[in-house]
Amino acid sequence: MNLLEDLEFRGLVYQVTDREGLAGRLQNGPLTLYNGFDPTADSLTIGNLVTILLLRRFQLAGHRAIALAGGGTGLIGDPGGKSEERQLNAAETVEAWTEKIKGELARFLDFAGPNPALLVNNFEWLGPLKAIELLREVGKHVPVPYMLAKESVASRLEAGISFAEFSYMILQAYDFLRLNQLHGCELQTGGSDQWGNITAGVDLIRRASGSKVYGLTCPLVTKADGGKFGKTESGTVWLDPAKTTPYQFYQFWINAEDQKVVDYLKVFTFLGREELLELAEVTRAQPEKRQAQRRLAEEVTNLVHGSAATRRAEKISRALFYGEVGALAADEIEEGFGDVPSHALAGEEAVLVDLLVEAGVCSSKRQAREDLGRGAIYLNGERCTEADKVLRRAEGLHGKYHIIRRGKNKYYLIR
Ligand code: 383
Repeated sequence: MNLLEDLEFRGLVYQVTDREGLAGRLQNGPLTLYNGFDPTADSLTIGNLVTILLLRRFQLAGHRAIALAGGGTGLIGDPGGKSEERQLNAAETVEAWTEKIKGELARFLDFAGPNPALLVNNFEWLGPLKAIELLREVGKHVPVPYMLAKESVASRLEAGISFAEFSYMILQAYDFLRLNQLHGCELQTGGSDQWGNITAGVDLIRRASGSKVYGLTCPLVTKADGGKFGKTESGTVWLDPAKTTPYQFYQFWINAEDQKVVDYLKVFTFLGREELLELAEVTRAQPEKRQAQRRLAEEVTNLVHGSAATRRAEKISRALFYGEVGALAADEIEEGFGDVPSHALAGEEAVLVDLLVEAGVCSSKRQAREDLGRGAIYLNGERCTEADKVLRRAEGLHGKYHIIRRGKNKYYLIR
């Protein structure tokens, strides 16, 4: 199977400007491609990971990958959404975010070896660019009706779009032209939302220099119900471990739906066809084993956070699943219980039945007594049935935590 066929097998190909032309070009030897990422926050997300890994797939197949951080385009803003972002981010903010996402991008590509990747920031050329120069060199080649017809613009004509966001595609098209001239870049990739911007570049390069280049987009990753992918109860799944801990990250993947888990394995891991087919089969025959989910969580956490963080996340997950919380180190407790309801002990001690109500574990003392009586309450991993048990701060795990579990897996952290 060649690269393009593998990408198609993985469901990574949505649109190609010239499928057969690109297939032929890829057969002819290594090409240079790029994918851009705008600094719209101080970290990338798992939504960006699809095309980060796409760059890596090309690199592994011997092609030259360029990851572009949009230090220039980030100052304008891709008219992606339904309405105009009210405010432009401050230049210093965009600059700081650009540096952060460059650091993240760098972790996924190989910058040594025989075909080193390249990491560029389009502020390098967009920053010094003069308005007259842009209008003459680029603007002159782009018909306004063509720009108005692009989905990203057309969908905003009613709600409104500023000239700045309207012009965004010109900047992205210019990037492609620049990278084509500078590095012989022949392919731009992106998610399906980037089709208009990518084809604007392909057309600009043809008009401005007569060269033939290609565009390829990946489908948007979705949930089984078609809903937005990449969110948990506590929000977006970020690549920065300070924003989404490796444990939360691992948990996100472990919770993948059976109908979707193999799709995610194809897109977010480098597992081969055979193993993918095997995992599809066990998911069909024995979904309760959740083998594919565990493999997915392990692989993606490994890719993003490394193997030590993955082992830690697995340890925390096992401890929570089996209720063996006593085995966790203090920092593992902080990480594993970051998302559960927590309650601060008012004094040095408390009576359990009162605490259960105060911490919101049980709705009333009557309920608390009932839950204790039927053995549904666990304290630091041990079943507890004594309503008048006194909890002392100092007797907690690591001298400060009491972990209460109600029923199978509802956890509360008492600090
Ligand atoms: C900027 C300058 C270029 C080429 C691309 C860009 C960024 C592009 C964009 N991309 C999204 C982003 O940065 O806005 N205009 O958040 C996302 N990408 C990738 C992928 C995706 C897209 O970073 O579909 C999801 O992650 O293309 O929404 O010269």
